[in-house]
Amino acid sequence: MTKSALITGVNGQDGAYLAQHLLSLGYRVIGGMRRSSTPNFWRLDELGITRQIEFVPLDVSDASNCTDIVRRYKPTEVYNLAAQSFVEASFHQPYYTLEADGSGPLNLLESIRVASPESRFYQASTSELYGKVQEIPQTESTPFYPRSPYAAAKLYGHWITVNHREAYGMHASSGILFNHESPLRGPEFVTRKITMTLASIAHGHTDCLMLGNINAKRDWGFAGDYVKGMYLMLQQSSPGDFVLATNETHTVREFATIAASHMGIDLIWDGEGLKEIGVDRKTGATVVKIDERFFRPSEVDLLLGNPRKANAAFGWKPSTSFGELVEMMAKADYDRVARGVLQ
Ligand code: NAP
Ligand code: G4F
Repeated sequence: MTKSALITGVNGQDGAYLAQHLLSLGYRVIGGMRRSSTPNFWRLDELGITRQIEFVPLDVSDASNCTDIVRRYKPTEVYNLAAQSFVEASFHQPYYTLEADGSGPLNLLESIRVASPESRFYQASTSELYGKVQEIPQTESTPFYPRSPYAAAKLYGHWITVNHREAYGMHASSGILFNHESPLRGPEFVTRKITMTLASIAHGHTDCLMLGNINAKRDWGFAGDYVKGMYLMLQQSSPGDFVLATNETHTVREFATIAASHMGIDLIWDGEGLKEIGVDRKTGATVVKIDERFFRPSEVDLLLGNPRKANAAFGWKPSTSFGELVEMMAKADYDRVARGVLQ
């Protein structure tokens, strides 16, 4: 029998790659998208899969909407990727973030419990839960210490998933995913902001890239690898919590330096703190400046994950190195600017 998957947030970065992966495996993909005045299909269009998805209007903060959709489709698998996913925005919109990222998973879990108890459930948890890290590297047993309204809301989403698994015997898994990026990454996240802006600088359209805390360290992988891990979690006979990460960490400064090198910019750094600048060694032009506005009220300084459990359970490991990821994103944006189609 054909398997079906409901993906919430199907038009986001991970939703697009996961839909592509499940379609390639023969799944019927039901794509949940919240209503907007101008529906946004650019990622699905770029992957060439828009027409293969059955779209349904689904806002995860609306409990009755979730129950209607789950009852109607009774999907084999439900992947909850929908979220207000930008940490910075969560400081400005904490209540909305709580609704989408905290109530959202509860609404879906309750919908499955009452209307489709055989459906398997994936919750998009996050390395942001570790926040002010209590251990290096972080694993499934590292204590959480959230540092933003986003992380606090996701903490509820994580524990309510564990609760429904333990209380009702549901096949509900939580993927604690470290940062994963791609050419389909949203433009506000630091990696894509860097590759887009440097591409624009390299083509002579922009002068300068403004960044915040360039000393922050992240464990960055390729999103295409991570959605395969989500799928594998739901194929296991028993549900659980799994870290997906590369076990490598790099600063924002390193990411920018390597991205620049793929655009013909030889970036060197000078000065300290808010006065630090990135200079193109060849031209002497200042191409990166630090701007206080991009610092967060409370920061996550360092993330480094160990995916040993996922590797042992279902053989997951990342296939794309940090260098390959930066090159992939830099080249994609350099080409987009050249073609005049920068998203
Ligand atoms: P993304 O590109 O921002 O996609 C988020 C999706 O959720 C978008 O399709 C968005 O729709 C949708 N959405 C937002 N609020 C919604 C609501 N109330 N109801 C229904 N849909 C809603 O994020 P992503 O990078 O793909 O991440 C996917 C999930 O993994 C998120 O839950 C994120 O928090 C989590 N996560 C991501 C990472 C990472 O590094 N990428 C790491 C750990 C966990 P619009 O297009 O209308 O905004
Ligand atoms: O790219 P970011 O905005 O991602 P962040 O905050 O790590 O969150 C992402 O990864 C999480 C997993 O750990 C996900 F749960 C979450 O949904 C999202 O996908 O920021 C990365 C780092 C931060 O330390 C930030 O302070 O980069 C630093 N940074 C420095 N300058 C900047 C900037 N971040 C942004 N967005 N813009 C800057 O100009």
